[in-house]
Amino acid sequence: MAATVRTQQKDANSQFSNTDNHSFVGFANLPNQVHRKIAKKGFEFTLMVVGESGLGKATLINSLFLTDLYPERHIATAQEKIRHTVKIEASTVEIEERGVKVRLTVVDTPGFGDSINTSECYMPIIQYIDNQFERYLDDESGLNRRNISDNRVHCLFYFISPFGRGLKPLDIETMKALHHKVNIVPIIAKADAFTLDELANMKQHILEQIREHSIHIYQIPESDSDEDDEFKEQNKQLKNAVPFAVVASPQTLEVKGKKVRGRMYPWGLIEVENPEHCDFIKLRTMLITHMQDLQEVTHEIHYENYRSEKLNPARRKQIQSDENMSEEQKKIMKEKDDELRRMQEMLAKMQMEMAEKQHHTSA
Ligand SMILES: Nc1nc2c(ncn2[C@@H]2O[C@H](COP(=O)(O)OP(=O)(O)OP(=O)(O)O)[C@@H](O)[C@H]2O)c(=O)[nH]1
Ligand SMILES: [Mg+2]
Repeated sequence: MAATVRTQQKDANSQFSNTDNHSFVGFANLPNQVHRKIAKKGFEFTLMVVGESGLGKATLINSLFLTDLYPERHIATAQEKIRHTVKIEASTVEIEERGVKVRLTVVDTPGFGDSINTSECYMPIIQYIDNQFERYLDDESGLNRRNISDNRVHCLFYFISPFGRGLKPLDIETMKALHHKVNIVPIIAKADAFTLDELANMKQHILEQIREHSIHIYQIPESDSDEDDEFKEQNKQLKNAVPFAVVASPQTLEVKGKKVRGRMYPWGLIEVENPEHCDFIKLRTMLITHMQDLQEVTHEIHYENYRSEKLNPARRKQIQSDENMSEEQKKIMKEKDDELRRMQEMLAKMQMEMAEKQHHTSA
């Protein structure tokens, strides 16, 4: 599996200190080898949000990157109105921090309605993810392979309602339809609906459901043994926080002369960026620290699945039946698969070389 991203400067993210995080997102903390690679064209990353309607997907997106992705939609704080997302919308922002450029695309999707409990709700999402794979595959086999822009969905935040008892049948069905295509990060929305005890129970219950239904969620990579203790501790805390419980808010409030994003209640203020109030900062830290791993898993596993299925449709059935095979059968299948893939790669390479030769001779 892909290597862990190492952060060289960890000061801003360490222990999720919420004081430093107001001023920048933390892309400047991406490791040196990433720095070099992205110096040329910048880092390309796509995040998608999916879940029931009204869970705060748009609101969370807007708080995550300190950039108003929907400036024209900005709604006055006092009469906050609810606007349902009605179609899949991709917004791209270029964020630059200390010389590190990230081209971030966030794909917002219409929430699943309460009444329509059918697979039709997630078909457009599958279509969108597949279309990006298809585009990449096309570009990869084209002549301009070196300048492909990568619009594949690298991470999907799946919003779980705080009002149900854990995952609903539609959540399970949707996650299972998506988990071979994209890195799913489960999120408990509107965590201000819980007491701490209730939240701990809800998290536990969701993890059990995920295990019971063999849903593959994104696995935060283990820290390398040569990481320092602080990084290891941070990574452990990120792993323990899954599924991340978040509170989002379109409002910033003034507290002791400081502006904080939060929600005001008769009993007090819940601060979005306070790690003691919710997992928002942990979620953002996870995304940034493991951005490169998310990309690698997308490329090496999800895209590769798509690609080989495309080249050999029989593999689709195989992926689906994998879960019922014995270890020995899996091993044999994998060996056969690897060999097939090697042959396909050789074939593809030869075809590309031939195409290039033809291109040169005709030019
Ligand atoms: N209590 C609470 N309300 C929230 C939270 N996040 C968002 N909201 C509110 O929930 C409402 C819906 O938020 P949106 O961000 O539009 O939700 P959405 O998931 O994009 O909804 P659809 O577009 O219909 O799918 C708004 O009034 C938000 O202010 C939260 O963490 N807690
Ligand atoms: Mg929305």
